Amino acid sequence: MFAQALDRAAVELAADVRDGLSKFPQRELHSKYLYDDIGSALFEVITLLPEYGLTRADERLLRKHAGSILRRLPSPTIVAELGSGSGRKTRWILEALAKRDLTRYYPIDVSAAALHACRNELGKMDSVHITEIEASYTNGLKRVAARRRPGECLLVLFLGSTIGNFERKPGAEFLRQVRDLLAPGDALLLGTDLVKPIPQLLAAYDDPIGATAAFNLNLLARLNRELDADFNLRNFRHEARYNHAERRIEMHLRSEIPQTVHIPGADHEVELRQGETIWTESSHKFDLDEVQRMARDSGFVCEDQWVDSEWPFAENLFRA
Ligand code: AVI
Repeated sequence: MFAQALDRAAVELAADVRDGLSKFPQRELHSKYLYDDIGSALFEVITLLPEYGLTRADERLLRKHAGSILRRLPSPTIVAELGSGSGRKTRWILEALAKRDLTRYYPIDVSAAALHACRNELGKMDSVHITEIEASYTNGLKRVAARRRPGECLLVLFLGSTIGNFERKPGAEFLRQVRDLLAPGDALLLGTDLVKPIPQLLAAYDDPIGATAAFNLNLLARLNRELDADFNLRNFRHEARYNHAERRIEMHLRSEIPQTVHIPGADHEVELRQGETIWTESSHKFDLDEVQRMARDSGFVCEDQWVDSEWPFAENLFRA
């Protein structure tokens, strides 16, 4: 069963790489492939960088406002989290909840390693029963919805502005799917990184010690490891750009020379011109009104928004 799932993942990676690198004029690799074990460890480093204030802002807001967020929700409330991350930020919500009730917490992630890290971080909390769900966000949420007991309120956490890594339209569709899995009165706590001065954004995604560059380049290294590709990483350069029209940071990998790369595991070969880029991630930035519109368009009501005073970032409470 486990081997079959691994095979399926490898086949999907190969197909996505073939499709993405065949796109013209802009080649692409999907950002979900940034997060193998090395990429996930590099992302944890990014969250500590002085230039990348996003994760600290998210955590500050949760630490400061967990009590008032939960006062808006009835007892008993159970919690599901989309993308368990390290579990560090979630502690504030669970601690506030555990003060009043025994509760159940369902971290949902496709990565077994992420779920394991989450149990290590949160597994010893009194009054919190953890059940890891290894699944995609929507399949996982379906499983949580099936386990809820009558009268329970479900709080879904989608923190860290991961919604910003979706294109805007698929992001809206995703929120609608989440809404459809909830019952009236349930809630979604959505973290969103806000628009801010462009130099501040560029520094956050192109830091001086090169952690984000390593995170981005590791995607090619992953294809070398898993698909036997022959990307020479020294012939590529990390690039972060701000796209004004779309209000997003884009990460690209720029080919420094004309080169042909072979990817036997995907049965593919790609010719890159000098200066051509492979687009690897978008990180959309929001404003508060837009987030309220996103709530309405997906069938929620945006009940409250909390904004960090140091790094423009908002925690938004949507009610189904
Ligand atoms: C996970 N996600 C919200 C991060 C972001 O800011 O878009 C991923 C990241 N990419 C580069 N630095 C951080």
